[in-house]
Amino acid sequence: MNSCDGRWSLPAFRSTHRSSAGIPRGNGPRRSWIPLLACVVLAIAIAGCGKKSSTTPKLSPGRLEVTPASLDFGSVVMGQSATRTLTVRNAGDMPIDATPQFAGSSASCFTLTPSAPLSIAGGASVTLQVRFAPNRTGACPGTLNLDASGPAISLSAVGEIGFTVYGTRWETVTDGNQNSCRESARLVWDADVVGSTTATASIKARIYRAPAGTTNWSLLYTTACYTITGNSGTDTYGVTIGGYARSSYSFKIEVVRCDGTEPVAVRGPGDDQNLSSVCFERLCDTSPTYSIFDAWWVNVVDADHDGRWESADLAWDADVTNGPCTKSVNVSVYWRHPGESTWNLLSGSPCYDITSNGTGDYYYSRGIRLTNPGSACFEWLLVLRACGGTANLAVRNYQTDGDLANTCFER
Ligand SMILES: [Ca+2]
Ligand SMILES: [Ca+2]
Ligand SMILES: [Ca+2]
Ligand SMILES: [Ca+2]
Repeated sequence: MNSCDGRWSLPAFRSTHRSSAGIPRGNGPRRSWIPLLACVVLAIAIAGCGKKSSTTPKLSPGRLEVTPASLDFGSVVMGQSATRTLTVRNAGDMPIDATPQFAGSSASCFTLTPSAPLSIAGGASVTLQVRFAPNRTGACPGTLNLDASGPAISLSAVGEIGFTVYGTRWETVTDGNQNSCRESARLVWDADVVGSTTATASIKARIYRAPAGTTNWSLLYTTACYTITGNSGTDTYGVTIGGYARSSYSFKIEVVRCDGTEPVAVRGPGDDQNLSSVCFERLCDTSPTYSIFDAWWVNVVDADHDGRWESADLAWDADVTNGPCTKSVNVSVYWRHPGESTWNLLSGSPCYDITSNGTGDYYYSRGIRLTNPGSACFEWLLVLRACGGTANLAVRNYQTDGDLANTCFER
């Protein structure tokens, strides 16, 4: 029988039993020792229990262990955050109440979930989330003290400035035919440093265009590097764009650090109505205007230096003046003697392309010379027509260009 396991039983020291065994009643001295004996036995049993109880280990006090011993949050852009996980175990027997606290100059950059205080039973573990949200740039070291006497977790983190782009607007909108579809406009935006009112950064912006409703972005423009400061609005930037075939377009602005390649801020049609479904057109598509910008002589041959040329080439530069269009045209060259009223066709160019107001598309009539002996002077007229067309789209003559006046040849 284990007298310590609670299943007590005592010897049947009952006077009635003895009495029934023939012990005379009324024998006071013989009855009085029986309860005494029971008490002695009980006392011995209790003493034995007490001795056995003293060999059981005492409950150990709560003791916290943490994994891992340190956390590295890396670099986090201001306005964003990073979270790491800790496991805290009570390696003792007794429950422990802990009040974790962050220490160090960057303590305010860190938060704990669940927040202090913690109550952890003996042998139990809890998972803690430590969140780093930088409120300044540069290194943000810290310490998480789990308890006054508990382990300390080393925290390393770096805050980086962030960026945003907003405040878009269109300036200098040109809508020559006033049909609410612009031919050109200046797109302006405001890029800011996030998280610091004094930090500066060297950035550039990339401007993209896509047909409205699509994400078929094509790069239009990359700005030069420029400096922005904090949330200043005095560092806005803009580019003039246009010259697109008539359609609705979406636009996207990417901000890129000058020493980087990946965008650090983006604004597009999804978050800015100014960048969504903007109608552009070019007037040169529907109502082109033309000019012959210049005419001049090249390859002049005047072997005897008497001012009368033996031969020369007549060159000209024709333009489309109201948009970046390419048009197929031809130019006819006419001559007459000064004082005459009728122009004579000398030659007509084949059809060729002219593009906007560039000069690279100049053309010329080669080898103009007299076919008859003697000498003669001439005035000149250039007429520009659409390829296959008959209407005069532009002219240049001796009155508007001295090179086309009184030019003398000899043979
Ligand atoms: Ca227009
Ligand atoms: Ca700004
Ligand atoms: Ca000559
Ligand atoms: Ca031209």
